[in-house]
Amino acid sequence: MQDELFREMKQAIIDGDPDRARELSLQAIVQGVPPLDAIHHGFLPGLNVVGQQFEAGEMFLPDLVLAGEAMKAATSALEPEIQKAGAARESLGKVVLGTVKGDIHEIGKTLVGTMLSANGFEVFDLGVDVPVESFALKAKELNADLIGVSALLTTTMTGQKDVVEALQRHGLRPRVKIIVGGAPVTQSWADEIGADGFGKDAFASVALAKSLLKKQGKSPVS
Ligand code: B1M
Repeated sequence: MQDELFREMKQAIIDGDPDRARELSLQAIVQGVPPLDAIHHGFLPGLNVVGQQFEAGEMFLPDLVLAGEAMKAATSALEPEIQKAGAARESLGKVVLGTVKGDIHEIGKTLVGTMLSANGFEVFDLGVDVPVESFALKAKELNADLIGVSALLTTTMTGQKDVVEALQRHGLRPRVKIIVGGAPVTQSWADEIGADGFGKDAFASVALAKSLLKKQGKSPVS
């Protein structure tokens, strides 16, 4: 039965149908399907199909846009369930998060933010297409502990290096930690640009954030 639900979720993303995606998310909640299973085993495989077909020239930009809208509808319907886990926890630290300048991909970044916040971090999401300086200025304003920078394009990932340099210019390093992630990003890229770590996915990013702030002696990390 769960397999059938996951199959329909995948199809709703391929069809670019936000209403159906939202409906299936609500169905998952009613059936007690863990929200992260719905995302990872249901909806995300659909987005991967769309990405592959787009690359192969079998789907076009409007399909990508609709698939993105459907994915957003699915995850925002599940978000309250994910957040419940983090309610009433002591803050593990302040995180400023965003997608680099020139890049409007938001789904992965938002998922990372949701997971961090569900695990007890205070997340300030600057959104997408975020100017380099904004990361540093917001971190200063909030006295943030960690900055998370997402990039989905090989052409925009250099923006992550610019953010590391901006933090240095503003005298925020090494106190403020920086993690990077996104489909084209790797550990060796993170090392090359002097980031503190690379988050392969939302789960790994939570573990990474906890371990970086623990080393900092910042928070009562479990
Ligand atoms: Co775009 N797009 N897109 N797109 N898009 C990709 C990324 C692409 C791989 C598709 C393809 O060709 N196969 C390709 C990039 C090629 C490259 O550079 N190597 C691409 C392209 C080319 C483009 C355009 C240039 C297309 C065009 O206009 N001709 C254009 C660029 C626009 C811009 O940003 N300036 C574009 C536009 C779009 C839409 C706006 C239509 C839409 C995004 C909608 C939205 O976000 N609201 C879109 C989509 C949906 C995709 C795909 C299909 C899916 C991306 C996604 O959301 N994945 C994508 C192909 C693919 O990835 N299969 C593609 C799901 C998400 C959960 O995964 O974002 O990887 P991801 O996040 C993961 C991890 O990477 C990690 O954790 C997340 C959760 O596990 N992670 C972090 C992410 N950020 C992190 C930050 C961290 C830590 C971990 O720390 C801070």
